[in-house]
Amino acid sequence: MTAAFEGIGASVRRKEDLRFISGRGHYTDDINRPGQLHAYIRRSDRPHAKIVSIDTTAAAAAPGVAAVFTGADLAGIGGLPCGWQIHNKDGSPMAEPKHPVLAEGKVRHVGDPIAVVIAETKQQAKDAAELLDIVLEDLPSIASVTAAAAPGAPRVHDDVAGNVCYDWHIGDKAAVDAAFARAAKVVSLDLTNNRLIPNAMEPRAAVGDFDPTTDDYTLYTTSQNPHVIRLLMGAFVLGLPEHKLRVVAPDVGGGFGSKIYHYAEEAIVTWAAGRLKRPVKWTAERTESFMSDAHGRDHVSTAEMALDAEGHFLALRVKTLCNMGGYLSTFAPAVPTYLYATLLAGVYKTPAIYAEVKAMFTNTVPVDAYRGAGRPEAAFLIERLVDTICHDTGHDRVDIRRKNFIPVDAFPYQTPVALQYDSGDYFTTLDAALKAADWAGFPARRAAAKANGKLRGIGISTYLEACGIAPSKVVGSLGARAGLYEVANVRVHPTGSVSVFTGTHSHGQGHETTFAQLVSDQLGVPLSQVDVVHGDTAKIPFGMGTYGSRSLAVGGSAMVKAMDKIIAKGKKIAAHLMEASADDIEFKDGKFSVAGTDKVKTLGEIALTAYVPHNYPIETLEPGLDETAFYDPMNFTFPGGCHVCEVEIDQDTGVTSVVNFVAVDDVGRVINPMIVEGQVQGGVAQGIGQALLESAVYDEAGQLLSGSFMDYTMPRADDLPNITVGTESTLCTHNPLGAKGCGEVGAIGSPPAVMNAVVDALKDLGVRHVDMPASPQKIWAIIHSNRPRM
Ligand code: MCN
Repeated sequence: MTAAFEGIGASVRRKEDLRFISGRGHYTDDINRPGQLHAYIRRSDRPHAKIVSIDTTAAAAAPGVAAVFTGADLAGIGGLPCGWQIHNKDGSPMAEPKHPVLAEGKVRHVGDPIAVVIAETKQQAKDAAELLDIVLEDLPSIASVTAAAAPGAPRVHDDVAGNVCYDWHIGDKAAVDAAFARAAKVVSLDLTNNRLIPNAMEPRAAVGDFDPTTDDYTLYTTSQNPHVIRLLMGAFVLGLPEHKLRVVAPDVGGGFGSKIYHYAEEAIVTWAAGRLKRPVKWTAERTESFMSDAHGRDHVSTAEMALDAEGHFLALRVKTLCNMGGYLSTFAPAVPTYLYATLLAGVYKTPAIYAEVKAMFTNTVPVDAYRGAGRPEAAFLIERLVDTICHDTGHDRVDIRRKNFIPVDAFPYQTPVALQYDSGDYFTTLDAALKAADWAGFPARRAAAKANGKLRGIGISTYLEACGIAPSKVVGSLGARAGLYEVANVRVHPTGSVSVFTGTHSHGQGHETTFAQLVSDQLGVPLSQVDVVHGDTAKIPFGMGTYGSRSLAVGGSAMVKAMDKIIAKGKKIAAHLMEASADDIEFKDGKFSVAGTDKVKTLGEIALTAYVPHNYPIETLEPGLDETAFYDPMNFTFPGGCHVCEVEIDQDTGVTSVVNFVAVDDVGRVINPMIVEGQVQGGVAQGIGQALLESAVYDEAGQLLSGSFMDYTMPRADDLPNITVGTESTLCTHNPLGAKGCGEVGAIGSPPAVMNAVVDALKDLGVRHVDMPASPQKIWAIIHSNRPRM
């Protein structure tokens, strides 16, 4: 019997899933160190207040309490750093107020940490935290970006005038103004992108450990990028040299971006472990997650398109206000600029684009990247605008897209907003999605629904993403304070099994399988003989972690580079063993052979020779078969595709049901089709969640009203249809795999498809636009309102 194919392109079942579904996953909260203490954090229940006094006496005297710390105790350590710097239109740097680990002088959002109580048990710490006597004096506060931008708005930071973090722009304003002046038609749309709360299945947790014999610190944490946490916390917050700090991110139960950032609790437990000479553990309660994990999205925009008489796009003008929250989170400034505004061309050849982005501080939880990060906001804006153009002008929704798509022969395509797309074919993904969704048969389904008293609508979104973050040169020029390459160490063991050490981190994406498939494919080693190691700064040379759908395109390419080195060295050893020239050695399916002969050595034989060099060219070649590669891509990868959504609205209840969803995505070469399908389905579920159910609701002052699952609606299985996923590939032209990212496409393409379907269902009522989420209450009110509709 021949072995089943396990290489690139095989839908191999996820190796890691047996561990996860049989309860053998090992998460941060499963880690308990000898002598461990527990931390509980007392947080602000006010959006904005002066800290008048904190009396810790009673809490410190409570049973089991080892210590109580406030901002004053931590005054000697640094604030939480921001990894990006954006410059204002006038060239001045953005406002970057200190983000203290524990609040200093003021609290700036509900959930802002004020004090930490550390005790023998979690319950003792929690009970004692209630005894803290904290006197707060309320200050005027604001939650929305429009309120923050209003003249005379209260200031979140005394030294930040007008609450403006930055006032940035991109594109050619003069060219856009000229195009608008000569346009046959201008269509304008005001829209908001609702604020989301990530809600990974595993809440954040951190365990700080300190070894007094060596002065070494270890942090176990729910992180998507342990090396970056070590760098930021070591260098900027605690002032620790990196060889004294180990960061371990074990199994992590989902992140969706929210676990990229360096959070206060990581610094607190590490610092406190050193201070108390005992391990300190903190695990978030779900309510804490709602008010301390970085939120996502939260944009208010105006978009205008200038068109000629035939419906060609002449120019796009966008103004966006975006919410940064009370402080800057690690990557927050990059999201509405380089991950949003640079994507505003989408899949269209719009010749001129100008966007102004103003980032505002408000008294809310910091906002940062959440699955898709900036790109869902761009796709939503463009794709809703395109449908609104059709609404206002009578153009057909499919035809106008085809008319304005970047042609297949135009790649590489330089957009007017900095990015150069390397490859794509938007016509093929559109056609495939329309076919799979039976677009042509929709009128009959609509009529049938109408006969049943239901409103049925169908929507398309032809979206684009930039991911595979990132080329260091590009992100450096765009404001990143560090490069963003990736690292792989491929170690062939003496008997031919392989360990791959990667700087990326899998927290649900199936890397232990796909990376093993990649190695198995390239080195000809059975999948069972490949081990993927990630998440430990003591084991892996370095790494930039997992986000921006970069792990395969960047981390996988680093692996290919390291394997190329392994093969090159293996050829030299094989040449020596088989008395041939290295130039005559060929490598295929795990075997080195001398071209034109039947002389063959397996990878295992070569590895054994490399490690046990009794017959080895020791004078010219180092022993061992262990290679490291750093890979810095030339460009982003640009997945794109077409999502089609069909909805049915119950007029009596306002409930919108997604009755069909088709996603056809171009993610380049696919390593594991089943995993890609799962990634797309998960992303679409989140996109449907954003469109129909989820929204972080603050009152005007900044009190979080949707602070639990009672008030924040996550999509559940019965809210979702069977999601049909298809892939059509154009290869990425600049990485060795030809692969593009797939981890976010679902969340980027789906919200506009859903909302275009909702608006289509309501079109006979004169509805032009609906902001997300299309909650039953909102839709019912629209259906039953006699007010003029916008
Ligand atoms: N893959 C493939 N072929 C491709 C592209 C990817 O087989 N052409 C595989 C990869 O090898 C990997 C998976 O698909 O196993 C996702 O790869 P990639 O697109 O490189 O994305 P990352 O691994 O970098 O994951 C990050 C991405 C992001 S940004 C978010 S947010 C997100 C997501 O992945 N968070 C997730 N998917 C998630 N899935 C789970 N379960 N949990 C999260 O927190």
